[in-house]
Amino acid sequence: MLALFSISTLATISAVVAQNVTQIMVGSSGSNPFMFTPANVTVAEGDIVTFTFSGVPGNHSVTQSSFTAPCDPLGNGFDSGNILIPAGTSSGFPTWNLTVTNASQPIWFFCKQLVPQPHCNSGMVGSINAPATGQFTFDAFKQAAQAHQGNSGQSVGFLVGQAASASAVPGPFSGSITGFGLPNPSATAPSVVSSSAAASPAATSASSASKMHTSGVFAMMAAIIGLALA
Ligand SMILES: *[C@@H]1O[C@H](CO)[C@@H](O)[C@H](O)[C@H]1NC(C)=O
Ligand SMILES: *[C@@H]1O[C@H](CO)[C@@H](O)[C@H](O)[C@H]1NC(C)=O
Ligand SMILES: *[C@@H]1O[C@H](CO)[C@@H](O)[C@H](O)[C@H]1NC(C)=O
Ligand SMILES: *[C@@H]1O[C@H](CO)[C@@H](O)[C@H](O)[C@H]1NC(C)=O
Ligand SMILES: *[C@@H]1O[C@H](CO)[C@@H](O)[C@H](O)[C@H]1NC(C)=O
Ligand SMILES: [Cu+2]
Repeated sequence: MLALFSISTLATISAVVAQNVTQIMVGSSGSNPFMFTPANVTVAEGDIVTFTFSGVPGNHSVTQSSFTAPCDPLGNGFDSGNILIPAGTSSGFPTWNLTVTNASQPIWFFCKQLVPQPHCNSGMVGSINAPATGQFTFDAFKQAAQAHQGNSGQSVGFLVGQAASASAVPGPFSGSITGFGLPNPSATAPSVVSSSAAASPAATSASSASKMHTSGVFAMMAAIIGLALA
C-alpha cells in the first residue's frame, strides 16, 4: 500500500516536472489576421499548449475539429469560445491552456469565427502532433480547410476534448476584451464520437519517443522509491 501510494505520488510529481509549455499565438497583427502561429506543433503527452489571443484587432476561437471536417466543430471536442480583442489593445491578452492527454492522437483545430468572413477557409487552422508524412499531414489538413465551402458550424464545445483538455475557460478579460460562447465549465462532452471524427493515424515517432522518455523517468523514480522502501 505504502509503495503504491509513493509511486503514484511520484508519478504525479514527475508529470508536473515534465510539463513543457508550447506557445501558439491566435490571430495576427501582421498582414494576415487569420492565423495560428505556429500552426503545427509537436508536443509530448502531459505538455501544455498555451494559446494567447494576441491578434489586434481580433475575434477568434480555438475549436477542435477533425481531419475529415476541418471547419466544423467536433461534436465532443474542445472549444475556447470566441474572444474579441478590440483595436488598440496592447496588453492583458487572454490565454487558454490546453493539456495534451494523448500524444498518439493527432489533434486538429480551427477558428470558427465568421466575422467579417469565415476564418477557417482563410487558412486559420492548426494541428498538434500531426504526422510529418503520409496522408494526414498539417499541409493536407490546411488545404482541405481552404477548400471548405460555406460557413463553419457554430456549436459550442467543451473544456475537455479529444486528446486534450483545459481546466478553465480563457482569461482574463480586462478592459473591453470579451468572450462569446465560452464553454460551460461543468458540461461534459458526449462520449459518442460522430462519424466526422473518423480516427486518424497515430502520430509521429517523435511523440512516442517523448512518451518513452517520460515513462523512463517514471520507471527510474519508481526504482529509487523501491530501493528506499526495501
Ligand atoms: C522540455 O523540452 C526541452 C526542449 O525540447 C527538453 O530538452 C526537455 O527534456 C523537456 N523536459 C522534459 C521534462 O521533458
Ligand atoms: C465577435 O464574435 C462574436 C461571436 O461570433 C460576434 O457575436 C460579435 O459580433 C463579434 N464582434 C466583432 C466586433 O467582430
Ligand atoms: C490514444 O490515441 C490512440 C490513437 O488514436 C488510441 O489508439 C489510444 O487508444 C488512445 N489512448 C487512450 C488512453 O485513449
Ligand atoms: C508539422 O510538424 C512536424 C513536427 O515538427 C513536422 O515534422 C512536419 O514537417 C510539420 N508539417 C508541416 C506540414 O509543416
Ligand atoms: C495559463 O498558464 C499560464 C502559465 O502557467 C498562466 O499564467 C495563465 O494564467 C493560464 N491561463 C488561464 C486562463 O488559466
Ligand atoms: Cu479567427
